[in-house]
Amino acid sequence: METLIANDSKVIPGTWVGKDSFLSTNLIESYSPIDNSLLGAVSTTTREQYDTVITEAYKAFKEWRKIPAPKRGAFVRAFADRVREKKEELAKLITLEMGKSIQEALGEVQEIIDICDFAVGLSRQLYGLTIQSERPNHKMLETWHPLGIVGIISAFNFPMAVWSWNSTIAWVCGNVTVWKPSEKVPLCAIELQKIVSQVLDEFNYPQAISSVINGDYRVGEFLSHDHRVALVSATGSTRMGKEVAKAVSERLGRYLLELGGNNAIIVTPSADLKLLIPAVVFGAVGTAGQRCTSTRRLIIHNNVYEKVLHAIKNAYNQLKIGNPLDEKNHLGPLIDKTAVDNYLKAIEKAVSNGGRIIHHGGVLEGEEYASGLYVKPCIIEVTPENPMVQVETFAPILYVMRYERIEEAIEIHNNVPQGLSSSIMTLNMREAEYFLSSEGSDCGIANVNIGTSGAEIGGAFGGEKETGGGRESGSDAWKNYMRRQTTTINYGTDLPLAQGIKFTI
Ligand code: UN1
Repeated sequence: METLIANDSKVIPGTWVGKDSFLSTNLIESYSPIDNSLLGAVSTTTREQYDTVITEAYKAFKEWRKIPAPKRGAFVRAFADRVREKKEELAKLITLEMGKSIQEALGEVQEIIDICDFAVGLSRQLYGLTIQSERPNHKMLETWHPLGIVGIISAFNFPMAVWSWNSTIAWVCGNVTVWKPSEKVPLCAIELQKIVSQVLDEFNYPQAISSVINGDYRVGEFLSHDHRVALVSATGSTRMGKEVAKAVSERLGRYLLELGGNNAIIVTPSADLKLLIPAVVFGAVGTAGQRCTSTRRLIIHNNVYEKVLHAIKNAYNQLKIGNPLDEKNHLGPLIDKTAVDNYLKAIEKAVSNGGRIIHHGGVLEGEEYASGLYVKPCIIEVTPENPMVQVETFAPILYVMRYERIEEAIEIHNNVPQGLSSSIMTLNMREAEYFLSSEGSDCGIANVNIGTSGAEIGGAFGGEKETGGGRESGSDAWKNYMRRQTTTINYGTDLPLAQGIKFTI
């Protein structure tokens, strides 16, 4: 297979420094989960090619950091304009290579545009503080400086947007980026790289401000073990995040992790079903349950349990599953065979541990589903003790359970290893505020009367516990991409020491 593809014109270089590309002999094939068709074969990055990337990236950094931040922002704005022009085309590629519905793919490209807008504004801010000094004629201040090379490791489920949260903010902060996309979706990365390099060309900026490397976890390890990479920002599984954290900590580098979620909605007696049903269904089946913010658990009050389940089941019966390029379909395929196996195993284990199927899952068969990757969203009633409730399965499986008191609901809610997104559906102000208080949700994201997924870019995105603790995207997440320098300036004629220390010579 390898030689067959290697002689085919479909081989795409997997290593990109700006617009310069490098081939190698090892290939990753990218298949569309829609119908298993081969989209292309991308060559992986060798160690030697990687070293070239890093050398060039560092040279580019030395130029880029001198360019005023608002000018760096103007470059990001131009990049966004190009993404706006190509929105449909990029969305189609996401759907083809990753399999999410075209609506959600368009949403993903919109996230790139939105974060660019945010980064452009930020490029005129990046504020430091001035601080009162205890000494006369002294002033203290903070300045934020770029870090250098930022390595970005991204997952298959958001093959474009997650990179953009990191890259656009990193760039306006004065960093250069090296991107290792998931080996399941390399073409999305290369397409974006081509756009960036064109815009860099137009601005006459060093091409190595943006690079792409490709391969499996071993190529990711080049980044995490490399002291020349100042920050590794990694999105993916908790298992991967632990490896990255270990390697980067070993060299006392910086990492930013956005890992697994196990997101729940607490459904209280006053929940407005008009809001609840679409929020739950979009959260649980959107991106076929492959968002890190997907709704995986529903914790429902006893008094409304039957009514809520009935309404959700009705909504599930309306869902259309099929080719995600067709706008009428709500769900496309899972990413690959392993994902389907994990989905089936999770259902089996949940049931063998006492779970009761409320809405049947299963793999769809027939011509339209010939790739074998289309599955039915499944709902399983469980008790909070069911071990599968602790596990993030990247598939459309929704666990439902009951509660009686709000304190109990919060306890069930927080009793999982992950801590990304959460939500409460209530019209009761006391319940809502309790959920948002320090005694409430322990997640990085806590919502009221909206679902767990579909966060806007303006807020900081990320979570606690095994989600990794990192924050990306909006708010002050930019501080992760810069180093803080504290300065004390003496504009007087004496040299008083801090803490009143007397030292005379
Ligand atoms: C992810 O699944 O890795 O909040 C990111 C959301 C999207 C991003 C999800 N804005 O669902």
